[in-house]
Amino acid sequence: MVGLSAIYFSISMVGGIIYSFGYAMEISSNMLPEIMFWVRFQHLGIWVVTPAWLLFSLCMTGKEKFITPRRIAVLSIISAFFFMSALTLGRGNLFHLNPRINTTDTFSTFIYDRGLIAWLGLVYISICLAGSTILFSFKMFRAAPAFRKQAAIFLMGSLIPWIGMIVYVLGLTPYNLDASPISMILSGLILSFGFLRLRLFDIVPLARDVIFESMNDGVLVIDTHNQIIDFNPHLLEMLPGIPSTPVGFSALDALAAYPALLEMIKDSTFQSVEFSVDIADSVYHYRSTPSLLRDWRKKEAGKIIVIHDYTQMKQLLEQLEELATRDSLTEIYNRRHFNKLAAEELYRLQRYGGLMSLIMMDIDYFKRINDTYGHAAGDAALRAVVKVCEEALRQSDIMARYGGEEFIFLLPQTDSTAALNTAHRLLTAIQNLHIEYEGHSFVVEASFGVASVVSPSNIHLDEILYCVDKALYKAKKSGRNQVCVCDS
Ligand code: GH3
Ligand code: MG
Ligand code: MG
Repeated sequence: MVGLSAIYFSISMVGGIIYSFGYAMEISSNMLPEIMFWVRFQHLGIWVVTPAWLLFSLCMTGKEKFITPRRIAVLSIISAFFFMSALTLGRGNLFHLNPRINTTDTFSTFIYDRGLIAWLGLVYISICLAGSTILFSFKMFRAAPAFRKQAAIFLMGSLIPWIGMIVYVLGLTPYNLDASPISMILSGLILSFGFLRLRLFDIVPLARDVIFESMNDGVLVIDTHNQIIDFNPHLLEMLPGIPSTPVGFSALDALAAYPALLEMIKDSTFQSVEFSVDIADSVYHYRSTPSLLRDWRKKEAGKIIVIHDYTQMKQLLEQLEELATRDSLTEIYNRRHFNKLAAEELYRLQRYGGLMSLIMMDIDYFKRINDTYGHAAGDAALRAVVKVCEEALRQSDIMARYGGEEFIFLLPQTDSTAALNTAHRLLTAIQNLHIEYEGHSFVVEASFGVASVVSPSNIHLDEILYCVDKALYKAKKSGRNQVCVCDS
């Protein structure tokens, strides 16, 4: 609590002290003039504490916008009016009619008849205290659990003096003693307890409340016995199946459906964990980070568990990774990714046995196509070639753009005969391809090299690539538009 609310609170407390002190002096006096002095003195406190507590309540419940200079002025004028009326005690008696001492009882108490102004004053006090009570009640039910205790303390701070006053007005107190000052002391004690134990003024409850409630991350607060002491609403959306009001539950029961979180809670190393959750046919990826919660004596009080949804980030990363594997013109794999896949396939073959073949293809006299029809026609030709090749391949075969107009194929579990057949199928498919581009129609041809590996083999990928490249070179040398096999 900072600024205005602290000022209003201090004013309220000073008012309460003046009132209580005045009353203590009143009941310890026997002479009417002396008693009347202290009654007037008390009224200074009463008419200060009444508006100040309402203003404080508005501040603490986030309704500061209702506090305007005009409204403060109106409250001050009303209070001043009642105070002035009370000051007429003993002279005009506008507020206290027929002031006298009641000597029939054990206590000699001051009694009087309530005039219209006194009744109006009671109405004014009741309106102010009712306002505070309503504000803090709403706050208590709406606030995050961590702040409910605070609101409850302030609610009692408003309610108790009000009840004390009503009991007195109804004549229900023994010896007709005014219960308001004593109830004000009681509420002062409760508030002091609140400051010491709940550290009411330590945090700005509102700001904390708003941040906590509107955070995009889910937050769970547990004590040292793993009991849930607080949570924010987003947590319930993120973790379906946990109790809708989990406060008071054991975290180990409430989070039973999330083993990763259970492990994290039991673990004392405060390591983050990652886990996925299925919600309505979508998979969400979460990263959860625990941190130590200490109380105001710096003693371990529990853990704060923040659960961050990084699904979008993960999807973007996956998209980025996918993009990094592809060639932008033809959208098939690029050379880097092909090398990775081929190395993996070769590793599998060498470890578990099997066979694989590579085919390298280079379009013949491609430069002429660019020169004759333009670079864009060349691009269209590359895309058309890729399309017919993909159609001629099996599902398990992998095609990549290896260089400008050079392509490479990985055929897992394929021997040299089958690979040779595939290369011929590709050759024919390209021969049969008629490329149409902006009114031009042209054909392309390509040369192929084929290399195969059968386990057991400890050949390196570079050696196979060298081999397949050599076969392609042979095909080019031998007149192009044909397939050659690596014979080494
Ligand atoms: P060879 O039969 O000996 O392979 O002759 P070639 O003309 O196909 O071979 P060369 O290596 O001399 O020329 C390859 C050409 O491919 C040159 C280059 O401009 C063209 N090229 C490479 N990448 C692209 C591309 O992305 N788009 C287009 N349009 N042309 C490309
Ligand atoms: Mg070429
Ligand atoms: Mg080339």
